[in-house]
Amino acid sequence: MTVSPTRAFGRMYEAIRQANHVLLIAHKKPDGDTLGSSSSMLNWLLREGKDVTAFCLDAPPKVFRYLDNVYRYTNDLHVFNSTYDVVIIFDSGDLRYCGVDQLVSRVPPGYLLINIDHHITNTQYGDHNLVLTDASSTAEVMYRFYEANGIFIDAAMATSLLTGLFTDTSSFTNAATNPIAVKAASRLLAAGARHGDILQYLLHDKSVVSLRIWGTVLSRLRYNATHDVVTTYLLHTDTNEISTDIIEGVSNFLNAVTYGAGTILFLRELSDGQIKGSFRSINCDVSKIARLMGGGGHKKAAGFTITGRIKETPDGPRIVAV
Ligand SMILES: [Mn+2]
Repeated sequence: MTVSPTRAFGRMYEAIRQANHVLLIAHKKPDGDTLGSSSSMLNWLLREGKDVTAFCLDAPPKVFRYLDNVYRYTNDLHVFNSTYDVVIIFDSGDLRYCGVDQLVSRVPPGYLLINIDHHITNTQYGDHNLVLTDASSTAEVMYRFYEANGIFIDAAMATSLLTGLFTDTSSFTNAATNPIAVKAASRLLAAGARHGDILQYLLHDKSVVSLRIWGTVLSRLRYNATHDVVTTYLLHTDTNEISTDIIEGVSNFLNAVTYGAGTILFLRELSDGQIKGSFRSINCDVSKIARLMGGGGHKKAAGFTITGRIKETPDGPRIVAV
């Protein structure tokens, strides 16, 4: 069901307040927003003395090790055999994106499914849906939730929330940046958010491996005047295991290129025969193109996954069938 944010905040608060056993789920290949929003709730519920479990199909990237209690995220599938009063999913347009479409149904019935997100393509799959598409990030949705219910935001929660705001807005530089996000950041700093950690781990900490990948991606930039699109790509042979935060970093940096072109498309071969594409645009609704390719996202930032391989041509990368 879809209700006004204020009512949804209240209902969600009631459901969580009455719950004893809570399962929090961050999406697979976790980023700063899904970890920031869910760990803010983890830290709050631990403070409240609730029995809380945090699940993520993939281990949180090492760069997020400064988040309080991040070590508690488990990928043990047995968590889906336990009973819960409430199951909450963070920053996921649908259950498949989250990586738990085959797993959530294993939870014994009787729980309430809460969907907290900001993606325009969200399918409203929860019993309660708190989907604010005008929010910069799911962390901003959570910030509004805590404020609306008068919940004290401590330093651990503030650090989590600021991480989500910071990463989804590319350090308050991309189109998702809005007045509430900036105001929230100010309040979170006042609440003790450790922004020194965020800067050190997410911005300044560049390894040789990550800089070499940046070099490869930048050297392959091509401008296609016909479609006003800049392309670049990574082959799976370029590198073995790249962490998602390196990819996130270079993708976000590429946003700057769109001020010389309308749209940027970054293609990346995965090891399983799939290609992951991510669009960023300043003048075109790329969520529509991404949806045509079986993906989704936001108007100005969207993505898709498709089967194939990348062929290098003088005009840029081509997707070919395998
Ligand atoms: Mn997000």
